[in-house]
Amino acid sequence: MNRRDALKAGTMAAAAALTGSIGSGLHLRATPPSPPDDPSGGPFSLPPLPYSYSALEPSIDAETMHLHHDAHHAGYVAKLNEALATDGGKPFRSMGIEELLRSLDRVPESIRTTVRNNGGGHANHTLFWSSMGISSISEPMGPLATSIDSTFGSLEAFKEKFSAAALGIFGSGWAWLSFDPATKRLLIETTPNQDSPLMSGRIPLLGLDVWEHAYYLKYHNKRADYIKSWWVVVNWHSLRERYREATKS
Ligand code: MN3
Repeated sequence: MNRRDALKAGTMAAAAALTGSIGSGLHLRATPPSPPDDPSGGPFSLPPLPYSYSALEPSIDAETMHLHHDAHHAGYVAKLNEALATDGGKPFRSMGIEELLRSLDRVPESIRTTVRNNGGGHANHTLFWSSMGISSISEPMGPLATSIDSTFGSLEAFKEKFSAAALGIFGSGWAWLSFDPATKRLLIETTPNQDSPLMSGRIPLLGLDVWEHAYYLKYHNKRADYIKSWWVVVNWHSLRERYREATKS
């Protein structure tokens, strides 16, 4: 699939999510992207996948993508909106998700954990979807490649270190390639639950979800196999764009 086809497939997936069917009449258990029982009406909404549910096969199966996007990610968005519909949450409704996560210490204690978990879940998954898919380049290029080499030694060394970090997370969490604006350096880090590097002042560039819901249907308890297979669908083009954006200032 070339890039144009991939984009077309993404548009079809978005349309299919609305009509409950995929492609030419093949009906899957499609759940509408905005849960109908979400009473809050925003401010956040579930972004459609930028490709079809089966676009990441065989690395990530379509059934996992349906559950992960339509149920898990949708749930984070709904619960975040609910929290922001309370009196304590209202002042934060106009913030973008990144600003909200950087401002958690100002969020009232009564909803702070809910906003942390579900706001983090929304931001993390939005980045996760866009970190994968068909890429116009098959490895890092330009300043990103230079920075990976100078920080980690080589692309292979980076992938090994990142994979080891992801494998070593106890329980549910994320592995990240982040950019630290304070030091202007790349770093590999992990976060528990749905915490985001944004909460520590860093900019997440690439994230790997190692919650069991991300891989258990296909890989069962073999997280290492999931991680190895995930590298195949990493979208280096979108990573390059995020690195460019992060290093602008
Ligand atoms: Mn997840």
